[in-house]
Amino acid sequence: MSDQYAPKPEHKFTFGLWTVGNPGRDPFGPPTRPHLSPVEIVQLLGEVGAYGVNFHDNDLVPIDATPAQHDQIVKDFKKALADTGLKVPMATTNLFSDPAFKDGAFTSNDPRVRAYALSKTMKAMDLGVELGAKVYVFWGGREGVETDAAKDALEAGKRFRDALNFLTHYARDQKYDLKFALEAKPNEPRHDIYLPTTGSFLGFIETLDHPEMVGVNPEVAHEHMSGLNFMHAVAQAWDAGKLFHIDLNDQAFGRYDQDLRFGSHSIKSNFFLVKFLEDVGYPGMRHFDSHAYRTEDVEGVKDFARGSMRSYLIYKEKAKRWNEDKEIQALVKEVADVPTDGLPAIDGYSKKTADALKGFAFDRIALGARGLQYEKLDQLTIEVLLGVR
Ligand code: GCO
Ligand code: MN
Ligand code: MN
Repeated sequence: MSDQYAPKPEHKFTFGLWTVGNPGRDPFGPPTRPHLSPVEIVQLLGEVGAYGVNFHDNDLVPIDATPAQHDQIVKDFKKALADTGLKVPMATTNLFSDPAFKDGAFTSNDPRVRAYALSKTMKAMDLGVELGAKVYVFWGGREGVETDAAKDALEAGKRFRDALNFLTHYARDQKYDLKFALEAKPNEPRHDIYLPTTGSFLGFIETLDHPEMVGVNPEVAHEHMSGLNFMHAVAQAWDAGKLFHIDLNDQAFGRYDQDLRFGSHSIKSNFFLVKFLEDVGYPGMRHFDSHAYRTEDVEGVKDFARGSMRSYLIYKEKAKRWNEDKEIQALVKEVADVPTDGLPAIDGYSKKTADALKGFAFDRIALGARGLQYEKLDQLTIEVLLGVR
């Protein structure tokens, strides 16, 4: 392997305990790999060169642990972090595995479940902050329905808002240096999950008490499940100043949630995603929310983790190549670089500009007749990706 694609701390590559720790269980069969403890996962991530490790409260401390067990687990985990130099940039709550959350957490019809979800999340925030997390992710995996007969969608939205407001106030009260990142997914495990896309959350955030504390955590697979262009969602989040975190993986459109190794399937989309993140200088974590094929043993999990980071860096190198390719850049420039003689200058609205635009004689036929050379541009892009440029 060339050193050029070796992960370094400045690349900010992170994995979840639940991702590399995934033992290969699926709805049709039991685990195919041994269970790894949090300490073993941290050691594995240190070995492959990751920057950080993220977790749900119960990835680290089992839901039924005693206080003494809690303390011992956290102590061992901290030691493993210190030994490997791994950071904990993000933490989150498991509000989906326990049967108590079968009808959702913050949107459950049962007020006791909603209260339990708040309590569990505050404790998980305390734990995350104790370990250094600066971003707190909310993925409402069970916040939805199988049938709209079960829950009032309007009421569910209000409950979700009330919960997030409560928790932003809690974080402020505790003086936590913590931002929230909301992660959308259209379905699975529920038939329909509320606020199904990144765009939905961007609208929702503006209705909160503290919108400045809340952003998004878009995931490749989740937007692909909705049939959407992931990079466009990321661009909108970036434009809104809301790209607080990102979940990288891969996914074929129209399939179940595959959680494939980042970069392995949708090559052109991945390329434009990495190019976008690098071009704008996204400063956050590159978190891989995916897992190794069920066919793999622990060595295969390392191959998966190394491959995720290596592919990201290969895409990054291809993006640089694309940006420096003279023929490509000439074509990009040519599209916008056209004579504008006589055209009224538009620098924001003024009555004068409005009148000038309405009075201007546009040559509509010529505008439509102009070839844009996007075929050539896309072919050159493909040639960069296929390694012949
Ligand atoms: C999924 C989600 C989760 C979340 C995780 C962090 O499809 O299961 O992507 O992996 O990202 O729960 O909140
Ligand atoms: Mn997912
Ligand atoms: Mn995710």
